[in-house]
Amino acid sequence: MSVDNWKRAAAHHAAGLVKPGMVVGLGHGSTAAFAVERLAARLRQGALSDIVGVPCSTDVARAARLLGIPLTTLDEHPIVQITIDGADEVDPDMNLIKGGGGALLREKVVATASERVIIVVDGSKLSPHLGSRFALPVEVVPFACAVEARYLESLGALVVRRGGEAPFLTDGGNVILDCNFGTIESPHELAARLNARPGIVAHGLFLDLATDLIVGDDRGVRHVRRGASRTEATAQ
Ligand code: A5P
Repeated sequence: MSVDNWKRAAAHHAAGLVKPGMVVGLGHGSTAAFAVERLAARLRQGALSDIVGVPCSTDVARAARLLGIPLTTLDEHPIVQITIDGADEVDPDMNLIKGGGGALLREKVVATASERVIIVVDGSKLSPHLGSRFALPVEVVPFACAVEARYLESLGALVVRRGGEAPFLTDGGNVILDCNFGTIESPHELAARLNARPGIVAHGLFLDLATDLIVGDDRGVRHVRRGASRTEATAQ
């Protein structure tokens, strides 16, 4: 099976956990997109009803609308029952690096407002230590770009502004600095430092937020809940 098939299998499993009447956070990225498609298919088939989606990006909002998924906002529904989103790197404690797609701010807001955060990935995203496979995206206001880049370098990161001379802009109009820290030994400590900087609007460390991890790989689909070890994982 190809990586896309693994992503699809994990995402479809997650979409199957959505029940009628739920407010559903719709994550950004290629894996979460499979879940959005599956939710739309379940709605069309009548297997699901009365859900409303909170999209994590304007791209996802557009795709969901085209597929016929009713959308809402956090103003209308400040409590999200279940969010399905992807990740760029997942450590054994279910902590994540996210933001490869640039939607990290809204993704973190939606995840924080969610009772259940289901992360769907293919097996290549699993990692013994955050930072060993993926640079950490840090979203900064354009006004503070140079200052924050210097600060991030002082913390040991190799910093690259996403998009280079034609900077990538997020939905919030901010820029992203991709920060290669190598292996991040103390993610909570780093997150606390980044949280304290006024020019940083969001960073891709999603710590203690995921409640469920669904992994697709050549062994099939595994569903791990927070608190259960990987060896206790159940395929459902
Ligand atoms: C979006 O900003 C990211 O956090 C995505 O969730 C992440 O990049 C995973 O994307 P893929 O599912 O496309 O790998």
